[in-house]
Amino acid sequence: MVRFLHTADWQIGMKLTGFGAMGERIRGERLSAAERALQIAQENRTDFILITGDLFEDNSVDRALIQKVVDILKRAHCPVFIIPGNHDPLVPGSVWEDRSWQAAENVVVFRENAPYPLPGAVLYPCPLAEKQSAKDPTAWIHAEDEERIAIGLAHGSVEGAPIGEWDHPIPRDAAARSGLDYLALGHWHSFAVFGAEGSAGRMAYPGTHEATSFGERDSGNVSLVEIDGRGAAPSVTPVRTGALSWVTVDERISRSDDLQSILSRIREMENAESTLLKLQLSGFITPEGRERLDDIERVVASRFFWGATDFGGLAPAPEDDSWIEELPPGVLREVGKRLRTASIDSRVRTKALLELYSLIKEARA
Ligand SMILES: [Mn+2]
Repeated sequence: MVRFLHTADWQIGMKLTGFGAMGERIRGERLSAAERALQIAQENRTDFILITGDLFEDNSVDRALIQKVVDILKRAHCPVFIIPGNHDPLVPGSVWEDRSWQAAENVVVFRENAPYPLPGAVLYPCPLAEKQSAKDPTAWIHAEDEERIAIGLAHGSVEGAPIGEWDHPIPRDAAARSGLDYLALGHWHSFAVFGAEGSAGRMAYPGTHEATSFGERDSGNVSLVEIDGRGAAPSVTPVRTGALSWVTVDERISRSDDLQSILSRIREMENAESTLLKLQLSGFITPEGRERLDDIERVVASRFFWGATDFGGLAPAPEDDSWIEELPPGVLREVGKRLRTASIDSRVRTKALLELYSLIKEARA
Protein backbone atom coordinates (compact mmCIF):
# COMPACT_ATOMS: atom_id res chain seq x y z
CA MET A 1 0.00 0.00 0.00
CA VAL A 2 1.17 3.53 -0.71
CA ARG A 3 -0.35 6.75 0.56
CA PHE A 4 0.81 10.07 -0.84
CA LEU A 5 -0.14 13.69 -1.25
CA HIS A 6 -0.57 14.94 -4.80
CA THR A 7 -0.49 18.66 -5.52
CA ALA A 8 0.34 20.93 -8.47
CA ASP A 9 0.12 24.44 -9.91
CA TRP A 10 1.23 26.40 -6.87
CA GLN A 11 2.15 29.19 -9.33
CA ILE A 12 4.37 30.81 -6.72
CA GLY A 13 5.21 34.38 -7.73
CA MET A 14 2.10 34.97 -9.84
CA LYS A 15 1.71 38.58 -10.90
CA LEU A 16 -1.87 39.48 -9.88
CA THR A 17 -1.93 42.83 -11.62
CA GLY A 18 -5.09 44.79 -10.96
CA PHE A 19 -5.29 43.93 -7.27
CA GLY A 20 -3.17 46.81 -6.03
CA ALA A 21 -1.67 46.33 -2.58
CA MET A 22 -3.78 43.18 -2.11
CA GLY A 23 -1.64 41.42 -4.73
CA GLU A 24 1.13 40.96 -2.16
CA ARG A 25 -1.28 39.43 0.35
CA ILE A 26 -2.73 37.08 -2.25
CA ARG A 27 0.80 35.98 -3.18
CA GLY A 28 1.53 35.39 0.50
CA GLU A 29 -1.56 33.19 0.82
CA ARG A 30 -0.09 30.83 -1.80
CA LEU A 31 2.86 30.19 0.52
CA SER A 32 0.60 29.72 3.55
CA ALA A 33 -1.49 27.20 1.60
CA ALA A 34 1.75 25.38 0.72
CA GLU A 35 2.52 25.05 4.43
CA ARG A 36 -0.98 23.67 5.02
CA ALA A 37 -0.41 21.10 2.26
CA LEU A 38 2.69 19.82 4.04
CA GLN A 39 0.85 19.74 7.33
CA ILE A 40 -1.92 17.61 5.77
CA ALA A 41 0.75 15.24 4.42
CA GLN A 42 2.25 14.91 7.87
CA GLU A 43 -1.08 14.37 9.63
CA ASN A 44 -1.89 11.62 7.15
CA ARG A 45 1.58 10.09 7.38
CA THR A 46 2.04 10.05 3.62
CA ASP A 47 4.95 8.09 2.15
CA PHE A 48 5.82 10.94 -0.20
CA ILE A 49 4.54 14.13 -1.88
CA LEU A 50 4.17 14.62 -5.63
CA ILE A 51 4.22 18.13 -7.15
CA THR A 52 3.23 17.80 -10.79
CA GLY A 53 4.37 21.00 -12.43
CA ASP A 54 4.02 24.78 -12.34
CA LEU A 55 5.31 25.03 -8.81
CA PHE A 56 6.45 28.49 -9.95
CA GLU A 57 4.69 31.06 -12.10
CA ASP A 58 7.71 31.31 -14.38
CA ASN A 59 11.46 30.89 -14.48
CA SER A 60 12.13 34.55 -13.74
CA VAL A 61 10.56 34.69 -10.27
CA ASP A 62 12.48 36.44 -7.53
CA ARG A 63 15.29 34.18 -6.31
CA ALA A 64 14.30 34.91 -2.70
CA LEU A 65 10.98 33.27 -3.45
CA ILE A 66 12.74 30.08 -4.58
CA GLN A 67 14.55 30.05 -1.27
CA LYS A 68 11.23 30.43 0.59
CA VAL A 69 9.71 27.48 -1.28
CA VAL A 70 12.80 25.34 -0.66
CA ASP A 71 12.61 26.22 3.04
CA ILE A 72 8.98 25.08 3.16
CA LEU A 73 9.62 21.83 1.26
CA LYS A 74 12.67 21.05 3.41
CA ARG A 75 10.37 20.83 6.42
CA ALA A 76 8.27 18.05 4.85
CA HIS A 77 8.28 14.84 6.93
CA CYS A 78 8.76 12.74 3.75
CA PRO A 79 10.40 12.89 0.30
CA VAL A 80 9.04 15.43 -2.18
CA PHE A 81 9.12 14.62 -5.91
CA ILE A 82 8.74 17.46 -8.42
CA ILE A 83 8.40 17.70 -12.18
CA PRO A 84 8.87 21.06 -13.97
CA GLY A 85 5.72 22.20 -15.83
CA ASN A 86 5.04 24.50 -18.76
CA HIS A 87 5.35 27.63 -16.57
CA ASP A 88 8.67 26.53 -15.08
CA PRO A 89 10.19 24.23 -17.72
CA LEU A 90 13.70 22.81 -17.56
CA VAL A 91 15.60 25.37 -19.62
CA PRO A 92 18.98 27.04 -19.07
CA GLY A 93 18.68 29.52 -16.20
CA SER A 94 15.47 27.94 -14.86
CA VAL A 95 14.40 28.05 -11.22
CA TRP A 96 15.67 24.46 -10.91
CA GLU A 97 19.28 25.59 -11.32
CA ASP A 98 19.10 27.76 -8.22
CA ARG A 99 21.63 26.77 -5.57
CA SER A 100 19.05 26.72 -2.79
CA TRP A 101 17.81 23.28 -3.97
CA GLN A 102 21.12 21.72 -2.89
CA ALA A 103 20.18 22.14 0.76
CA ALA A 104 16.87 20.28 0.34
CA GLU A 105 17.96 16.66 0.72
CA ASN A 106 14.40 15.31 0.79
CA VAL A 107 13.50 16.98 -2.52
CA VAL A 108 14.00 15.39 -5.94
CA VAL A 109 13.47 17.48 -9.08
CA PHE A 110 13.13 15.11 -12.02
CA ARG A 111 15.12 16.11 -15.10
CA GLU A 112 14.58 13.10 -17.35
CA ASN A 113 12.08 10.48 -18.40
CA ALA A 114 13.34 7.48 -16.42
CA PRO A 115 11.62 5.14 -13.94
CA TYR A 116 12.45 5.98 -10.32
CA PRO A 117 12.07 3.08 -7.86
CA LEU A 118 10.72 3.59 -4.34
CA PRO A 119 9.86 1.05 -1.64
CA GLY A 120 6.73 -0.63 -3.01
CA ALA A 121 6.27 1.65 -6.01
CA VAL A 122 7.93 3.03 -9.13
CA LEU A 123 7.55 6.62 -10.33
CA TYR A 124 7.45 7.51 -14.03
CA PRO A 125 8.22 11.25 -14.20
CA CYS A 126 7.53 13.38 -17.29
CA PRO A 127 9.35 16.69 -16.69
CA LEU A 128 8.68 19.39 -19.29
CA ALA A 129 11.53 21.13 -21.06
CA GLU A 130 9.47 23.52 -23.17
CA LYS A 131 6.59 25.89 -22.67
CA GLN A 132 4.51 24.51 -25.49
CA SER A 133 4.41 21.22 -27.28
CA ALA A 134 1.96 19.12 -29.26
CA LYS A 135 3.60 15.90 -27.98
CA ASP A 136 2.07 13.62 -25.34
CA PRO A 137 4.54 13.82 -22.41
CA THR A 138 3.52 10.34 -21.17
CA ALA A 139 4.13 8.55 -24.48
CA TRP A 140 7.41 7.02 -23.27
CA ILE A 141 5.88 5.18 -20.30
CA HIS A 142 5.61 1.38 -20.50
CA ALA A 143 4.72 0.02 -17.09
CA GLU A 144 2.61 -2.89 -18.31
CA ASP A 145 5.01 -5.53 -16.98
CA GLU A 146 5.80 -3.73 -13.71
CA GLU A 147 5.01 -5.72 -10.54
CA ARG A 148 5.09 -2.81 -8.11
CA ILE A 149 2.56 0.03 -7.96
CA ALA A 150 3.26 2.26 -10.98
CA ILE A 151 2.69 6.02 -10.68
CA GLY A 152 3.20 8.56 -13.47
CA LEU A 153 3.82 12.31 -13.00
CA ALA A 154 2.82 14.54 -15.92
CA HIS A 155 1.84 18.10 -16.74
CA GLY A 156 -0.50 18.84 -19.64
CA SER A 157 -4.03 18.94 -20.99
CA VAL A 158 -6.16 15.82 -20.75
CA GLU A 159 -8.08 15.51 -23.99
CA GLY A 160 -11.58 16.89 -23.58
CA ALA A 161 -10.90 18.85 -20.38
CA PRO A 162 -11.85 22.54 -20.68
CA ILE A 163 -8.38 23.95 -20.18
CA GLY A 164 -7.56 27.41 -21.49
CA GLU A 165 -3.88 26.83 -22.13
CA TRP A 166 -4.14 23.88 -24.47
CA ASP A 167 -0.82 22.09 -24.93
CA HIS A 168 1.16 19.01 -23.90
CA PRO A 169 -1.87 16.80 -24.78
CA ILE A 170 -2.50 13.71 -22.67
CA PRO A 171 -4.91 11.04 -23.95
CA ARG A 172 -7.84 10.21 -21.68
CA ASP A 173 -6.71 6.60 -21.47
CA ALA A 174 -3.03 7.42 -20.84
CA ALA A 175 -2.93 5.61 -17.48
CA ALA A 176 -4.62 2.43 -18.68
CA ARG A 177 -2.70 2.40 -21.96
CA SER A 178 0.72 2.66 -20.29
CA GLY A 179 0.02 0.32 -17.38
CA LEU A 180 -0.04 2.96 -14.66
CA ASP A 181 -2.02 2.53 -11.44
CA TYR A 182 -2.23 6.31 -11.12
CA LEU A 183 -1.22 9.20 -13.34
CA ALA A 184 -0.67 12.32 -11.22
CA LEU A 185 -1.48 15.33 -13.39
CA GLY A 186 -0.92 19.06 -13.24
CA HIS A 187 -1.96 22.05 -15.37
CA TRP A 188 -5.71 22.37 -14.81
CA HIS A 189 -6.56 24.40 -11.71
CA SER A 190 -9.69 22.44 -10.79
CA PHE A 191 -9.90 19.07 -9.05
CA ALA A 192 -10.84 16.33 -11.53
CA VAL A 193 -10.51 12.55 -11.84
CA PHE A 194 -10.49 10.78 -15.20
CA GLY A 195 -10.70 7.13 -16.12
CA ALA A 196 -10.84 5.11 -19.28
CA GLU A 197 -14.43 4.23 -20.06
CA GLY A 198 -15.85 1.66 -17.68
CA SER A 199 -12.79 1.52 -15.43
CA ALA A 200 -11.47 3.16 -12.26
CA GLY A 201 -10.38 6.79 -12.26
CA ARG A 202 -6.61 6.47 -12.55
CA MET A 203 -5.75 9.99 -13.74
CA ALA A 204 -6.36 13.10 -11.67
CA TYR A 205 -5.72 16.80 -11.36
CA PRO A 206 -5.62 17.96 -7.73
CA GLY A 207 -6.18 21.54 -8.94
CA THR A 208 -4.23 24.49 -7.61
CA HIS A 209 -3.78 24.48 -3.81
CA GLU A 210 -5.03 28.10 -3.58
CA ALA A 211 -7.39 29.52 -6.20
CA THR A 212 -5.73 31.75 -8.80
CA SER A 213 -8.69 33.51 -10.43
CA PHE A 214 -12.43 33.97 -10.74
CA GLY A 215 -14.35 31.17 -12.40
CA GLU A 216 -12.24 28.24 -11.20
CA ARG A 217 -14.38 25.32 -10.09
CA ASP A 218 -13.13 23.17 -7.19
CA SER A 219 -9.74 24.77 -6.77
CA GLY A 220 -7.96 25.24 -3.44
CA ASN A 221 -7.36 21.56 -2.64
CA VAL A 222 -4.64 18.94 -2.53
CA SER A 223 -5.35 15.25 -3.15
CA LEU A 224 -4.70 12.43 -0.73
CA VAL A 225 -4.17 9.26 -2.73
CA GLU A 226 -4.12 5.68 -1.47
CA ILE A 227 -3.38 2.61 -3.58
CA ASP A 228 -3.66 -0.79 -1.89
CA GLY A 229 -1.57 -2.70 -4.37
CA ARG A 230 -0.68 -3.21 -8.00
CA GLY A 231 -3.86 -3.04 -10.07
CA ALA A 232 -6.07 -1.77 -7.22
CA ALA A 233 -8.27 1.24 -7.88
CA PRO A 234 -6.73 4.38 -6.33
CA SER A 235 -8.74 6.26 -3.72
CA VAL A 236 -8.43 10.00 -4.39
CA THR A 237 -9.69 12.45 -1.76
CA PRO A 238 -9.49 16.24 -2.14
CA VAL A 239 -8.53 18.07 1.06
CA ARG A 240 -9.04 21.81 1.40
CA THR A 241 -5.90 23.97 1.59
CA GLY A 242 -7.10 27.25 0.05
CA ALA A 243 -7.92 30.20 2.28
CA LEU A 244 -9.35 32.61 -0.27
CA SER A 245 -12.62 32.32 -2.19
CA TRP A 246 -13.02 34.03 -5.56
CA VAL A 247 -16.71 34.71 -6.04
CA THR A 248 -18.50 36.25 -9.01
CA VAL A 249 -22.05 37.51 -8.52
CA ASP A 250 -23.66 38.28 -11.85
CA GLU A 251 -27.30 39.35 -11.56
CA ARG A 252 -29.93 40.88 -13.76
CA ILE A 253 -32.08 43.49 -12.05
CA SER A 254 -35.72 43.79 -13.04
CA ARG A 255 -37.43 45.13 -9.91
CA SER A 256 -36.20 47.46 -7.19
CA ASP A 257 -36.57 44.60 -4.67
CA ASP A 258 -33.80 42.80 -6.52
CA LEU A 259 -31.25 45.40 -5.43
CA GLN A 260 -32.40 45.09 -1.85
CA SER A 261 -31.98 41.32 -1.95
CA ILE A 262 -28.48 41.63 -3.44
CA LEU A 263 -27.62 44.08 -0.70
CA SER A 264 -28.84 41.62 1.95
CA ARG A 265 -27.00 38.80 0.26
CA ILE A 266 -23.61 40.53 0.26
CA ARG A 267 -24.18 41.84 3.81
CA GLU A 268 -24.74 38.28 4.98
CA MET A 269 -22.21 36.47 2.79
CA GLU A 270 -20.04 34.24 4.97
CA ASN A 271 -16.25 34.57 5.18
CA ALA A 272 -16.29 37.98 3.49
CA GLU A 273 -12.89 38.78 4.99
CA SER A 274 -11.37 35.98 2.89
CA THR A 275 -13.50 36.48 -0.21
CA LEU A 276 -12.63 38.29 -3.42
CA LEU A 277 -15.94 39.46 -4.84
CA LYS A 278 -16.69 40.58 -8.34
CA LEU A 279 -20.24 41.94 -8.54
CA GLN A 280 -21.73 42.57 -11.96
CA LEU A 281 -25.24 43.95 -12.37
CA SER A 282 -27.28 44.41 -15.48
CA GLY A 283 -30.91 45.20 -16.23
CA PHE A 284 -32.99 48.21 -15.26
CA ILE A 285 -32.67 50.60 -12.41
CA THR A 286 -34.95 53.30 -11.07
CA PRO A 287 -33.53 56.59 -9.74
CA GLU A 288 -34.20 55.41 -6.17
CA GLY A 289 -32.23 52.29 -6.98
CA ARG A 290 -29.19 54.51 -7.33
CA GLU A 291 -29.12 54.88 -3.55
CA ARG A 292 -29.18 51.11 -3.15
CA LEU A 293 -26.23 50.95 -5.54
CA ASP A 294 -24.30 53.30 -3.29
CA ASP A 295 -25.09 51.04 -0.34
CA ILE A 296 -23.99 47.99 -2.31
CA GLU A 297 -20.78 49.74 -3.34
CA ARG A 298 -20.03 50.58 0.29
CA VAL A 299 -20.57 47.01 1.50
CA VAL A 300 -18.41 45.56 -1.29
CA ALA A 301 -15.61 48.00 -0.53
CA SER A 302 -15.68 47.58 3.25
CA ARG A 303 -16.67 43.98 4.06
CA PHE A 304 -14.59 41.94 1.63
CA PHE A 305 -10.95 40.92 1.33
CA TRP A 306 -11.13 42.51 -2.11
CA GLY A 307 -14.15 43.67 -4.07
CA ALA A 308 -15.07 45.26 -7.36
CA THR A 309 -18.39 46.30 -8.83
CA ASP A 310 -19.43 46.69 -12.42
CA PHE A 311 -22.75 48.49 -12.86
CA GLY A 312 -22.10 49.30 -16.51
CA GLY A 313 -24.87 46.96 -17.65
CA LEU A 314 -27.60 48.86 -15.79
CA ALA A 315 -29.94 51.10 -17.75
CA PRO A 316 -32.56 53.48 -16.35
CA ALA A 317 -35.95 51.79 -16.24
CA PRO A 318 -37.73 53.03 -19.38
CA GLU A 319 -41.01 53.37 -17.54
CA ASP A 320 -39.57 55.60 -14.87
CA ASP A 321 -37.72 58.72 -15.83
CA SER A 322 -40.25 60.99 -14.16
CA TRP A 323 -37.43 62.62 -12.24
CA ILE A 324 -36.26 64.32 -15.45
CA GLU A 325 -39.63 66.04 -15.78
CA GLU A 326 -39.40 67.19 -12.18
CA LEU A 327 -36.13 68.99 -12.71
CA PRO A 328 -36.31 72.79 -12.57
CA PRO A 329 -36.88 74.12 -16.08
CA GLY A 330 -33.65 75.16 -17.72
CA VAL A 331 -30.33 73.64 -18.54
CA LEU A 332 -30.54 70.59 -16.25
CA ARG A 333 -33.92 69.43 -17.47
CA GLU A 334 -32.76 70.06 -21.03
CA VAL A 335 -29.65 67.92 -20.49
CA GLY A 336 -31.77 65.14 -18.97
CA LYS A 337 -34.23 65.16 -21.86
CA ARG A 338 -31.49 65.17 -24.47
CA LEU A 339 -29.63 62.33 -22.77
CA ARG A 340 -32.81 60.28 -22.60
CA THR A 341 -33.25 60.39 -26.36
CA ALA A 342 -29.64 60.70 -27.50
CA SER A 343 -28.51 58.06 -29.96
CA ILE A 344 -25.39 57.08 -28.06
CA ASP A 345 -24.14 53.83 -26.54
CA SER A 346 -26.75 52.78 -23.98
CA ARG A 347 -24.11 52.21 -21.30
CA VAL A 348 -22.77 55.73 -21.77
CA ARG A 349 -26.31 57.11 -21.62
CA THR A 350 -27.13 55.15 -18.47
CA LYS A 351 -23.97 56.28 -16.77
CA ALA A 352 -24.55 59.91 -17.77
CA LEU A 353 -28.17 59.83 -16.59
CA LEU A 354 -27.22 58.25 -13.30
CA GLU A 355 -24.43 60.79 -12.84
CA LEU A 356 -26.86 63.61 -13.54
CA TYR A 357 -29.30 62.12 -11.07
CA SER A 358 -26.72 61.86 -8.31
CA LEU A 359 -25.38 65.38 -8.99
CA ILE A 360 -28.86 66.78 -8.51
CA LYS A 361 -29.42 64.67 -5.42
CA GLU A 362 -26.12 65.82 -4.00
CA ALA A 363 -26.91 69.49 -4.73
CA ARG A 364 -30.29 69.15 -3.01
CA ALA A 365 -28.93 67.41 0.04
MN1 LIG B 1 0.54 24.53 -16.61
